[in-house]
Amino acid sequence: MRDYVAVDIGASSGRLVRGEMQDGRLSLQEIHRFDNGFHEHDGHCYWDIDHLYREILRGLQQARQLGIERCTLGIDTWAVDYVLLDGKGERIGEVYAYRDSRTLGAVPPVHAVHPFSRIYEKTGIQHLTFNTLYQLYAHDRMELAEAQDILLVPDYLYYLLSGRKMNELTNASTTALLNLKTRDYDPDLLELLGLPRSKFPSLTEPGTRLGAIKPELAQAYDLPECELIVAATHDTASAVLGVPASGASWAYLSSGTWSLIGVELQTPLATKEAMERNYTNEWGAYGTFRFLKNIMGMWLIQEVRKDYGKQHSYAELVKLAEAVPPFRSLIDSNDDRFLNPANMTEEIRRFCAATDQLVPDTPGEVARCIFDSLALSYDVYLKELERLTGQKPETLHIVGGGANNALLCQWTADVSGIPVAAGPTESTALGNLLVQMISSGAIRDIGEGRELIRRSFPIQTYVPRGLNTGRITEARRRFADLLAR
Ligand code: LFR
Repeated sequence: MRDYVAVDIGASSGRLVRGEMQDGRLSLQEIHRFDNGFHEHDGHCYWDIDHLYREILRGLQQARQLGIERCTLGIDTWAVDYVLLDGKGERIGEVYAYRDSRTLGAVPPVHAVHPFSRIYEKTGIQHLTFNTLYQLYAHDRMELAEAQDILLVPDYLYYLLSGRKMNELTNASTTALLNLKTRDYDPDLLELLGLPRSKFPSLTEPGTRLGAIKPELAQAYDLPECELIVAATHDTASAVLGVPASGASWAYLSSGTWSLIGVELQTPLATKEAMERNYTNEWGAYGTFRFLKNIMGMWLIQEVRKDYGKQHSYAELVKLAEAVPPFRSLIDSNDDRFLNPANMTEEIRRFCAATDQLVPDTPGEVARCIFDSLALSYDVYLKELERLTGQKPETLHIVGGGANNALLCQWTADVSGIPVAAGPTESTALGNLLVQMISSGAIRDIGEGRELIRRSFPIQTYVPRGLNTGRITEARRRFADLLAR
């Protein structure tokens, strides 16, 4: 029997997960889990990429100890961040984390040459100040000149394991450098960055078989025999593959550090209205597009938890929030001030004070403010999605860690009036595994893969309760005012 192993690394943690098929069902076993997070020094934010690589090796050693002798392996991580390689294939410098503020100064000069409307028309990618386009513009020119190859983070991890260089397609689309029509790097945008096309290795489809781990590495670390398969290396691309949806009219909310809310499309929707509302068309596996919006998500509560010295678990924060009356104070969670503030709790309080609302005091009040604001923003963007695509979603699938937050799932159903199907929490690892299974011929396609997930994992349904309608309408109005201010 062959095992499938997914390496799934998010902004706050990473894991290696084994997928096993038994009696027509898929089960998951966590092999190894480790922390992730960026650190700051000299005024900049960086990832510890060596730590991530070491943890992958450690996880593979653990896989062997669990009896995995042969497996396929896929890797996914967050998007947009990159690694420069010199002519010898060695990394140049450190890996910036996307929340680093150096990109703020890059936006005006980039838009002076190519207004956002032109960039959007070419790429269909939403404006986020940290898109690779702006990051590379802000990058040290000498280092860029020295670079022979530019790889995104998961591409680099594949490279370390296999020695092979590629740019995986779903993740490459988040750079805001790919042209929707030519399906390759856009020459005008590369010219603006002063980068020749040759610095980017060839675009590679998810499902591509990359070959074995380098023998010297496998031997030195006593690793299992692994065949590397290119996953949908952008974690959100994998998460959406892992949505247990059926039928045509569903939306998803991939709920982790970010809340990614959107629909799966067969063709991009890069219209003027989609641009004005800042919806993205990220490339998916198997010719799909993720038409979605980034919402600041669980990052807000992760940071608040840190502000309180991590004395509360997430489950405790949800419990504390439940005891607070709803809609006391609301924030526009997508305000740039929340991207990387020195102190999130204080930033939230400042926002509430500046908008003449009750200032949340206790951890429960701050958490309630975050969850209420997220539920209201999901409602706003679901309605926008319906307007832009002309299709009302019948179900909202919430996947990722946020699917465990019953308060937020129920509240989202109540506020939006759309039934929520919550789970699985490990949809990203599952999407990663499905690509490996399709590539190795164990399942036919993604439809079969989603059916397999439905069969194999519990899904919790939250039906809109029709409660507090007056209060919700009032909160919606207040929230709309905040967004419009
Ligand atoms: C989610 C995610 C989002 C991307 C953000 C930054 O983990 O990958 O899709 O916009 O992180 O890379």
